[in-house]
Amino acid sequence: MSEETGLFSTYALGPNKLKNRIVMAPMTRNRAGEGNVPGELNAVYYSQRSSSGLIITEGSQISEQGVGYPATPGIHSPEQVQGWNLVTDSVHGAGGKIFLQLWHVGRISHPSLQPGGALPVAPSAVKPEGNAFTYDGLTPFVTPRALDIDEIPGIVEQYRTAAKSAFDAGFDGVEIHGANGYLIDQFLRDGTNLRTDDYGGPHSNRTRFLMEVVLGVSEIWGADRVGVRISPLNPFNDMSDSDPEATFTHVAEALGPVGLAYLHVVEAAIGEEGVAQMDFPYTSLKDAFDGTYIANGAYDRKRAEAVLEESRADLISFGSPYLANPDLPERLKAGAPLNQPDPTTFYGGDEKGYTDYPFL
Ligand code: 8OZ
Repeated sequence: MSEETGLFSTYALGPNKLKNRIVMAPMTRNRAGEGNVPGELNAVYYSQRSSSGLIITEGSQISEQGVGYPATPGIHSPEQVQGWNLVTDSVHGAGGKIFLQLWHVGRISHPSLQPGGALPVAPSAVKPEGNAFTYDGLTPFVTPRALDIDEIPGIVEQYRTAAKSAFDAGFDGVEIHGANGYLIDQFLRDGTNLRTDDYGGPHSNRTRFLMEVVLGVSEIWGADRVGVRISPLNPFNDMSDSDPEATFTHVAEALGPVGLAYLHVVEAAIGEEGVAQMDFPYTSLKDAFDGTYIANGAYDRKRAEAVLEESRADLISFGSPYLANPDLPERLKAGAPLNQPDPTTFYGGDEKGYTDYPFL
């Protein structure tokens, strides 16, 4: 019997047995069909990547209110559930495991994407710098409407309903998107959360919304099939926090006792100059959480092997290398050259730059 180590060793992620430590990171690709419904093309894309230990889908909006971009797949209509069923069937048929990422964009939307042309919602009425991606192209962000405290249980309910739909769609688990400046992250960080009620101010208050979502979704799935993604330092979507170390150490400590499948950390920062590796005590975050830790952010095989070896992570997720290399695990194992991702086909389009990257 051969004993693999490192990236190519198996891993028990709660009840899910992963065949290696290589995770496909969630990536928005804007290739859902009419009505934000995923279909055959998306099923081909994901099933091509089934040799990963775990696939995490692109963000899938939990409600119409959660939509922030054109052609992103939802998980709130029967047609969307059916579409995702095609995806999970083909990934399972190819021997893969797949979690759905539950997404509400909060303020990173635009009235033209909202039901009835409504304002996007957020913890506080703080307008992001920059532009929304709409069906009419880039359009300046608007000032969002601050959620009333008695609307918050309804948003938690959106997550629970979507989590049930993800179950019906045949996923192996779900990831709660708490990263990159979307609704949950807008509550966590104090650049976007100016609330003075139970959901703002001290860390325990800013973490309250995340915890309500996590506990609600865990009731449906069992906590060991639920992961959470965070991005302590990523400024993407005009985000900031006055003390990221204290904020996210609190988040990790609060999540630890829940018994989640994992904590997934975007360790890099995505800025104008590309992706930068950030200096932050990620090891203490991992210790504070005290469960499975997925590291993400510009990893290559060498860095991935090093952090696994030093127990600084349990699993490594790969973004753009996975987009361009459907057989990434085989290539990493063989030390084979990687296809280079083509940024002009990242967001939107057809099979070009999506399902046509060559296998070894
Ligand atoms: C890039 C473009 C659109 C969305 C994220 C969901 O950063 C995203 C996203 C990234 O988490």
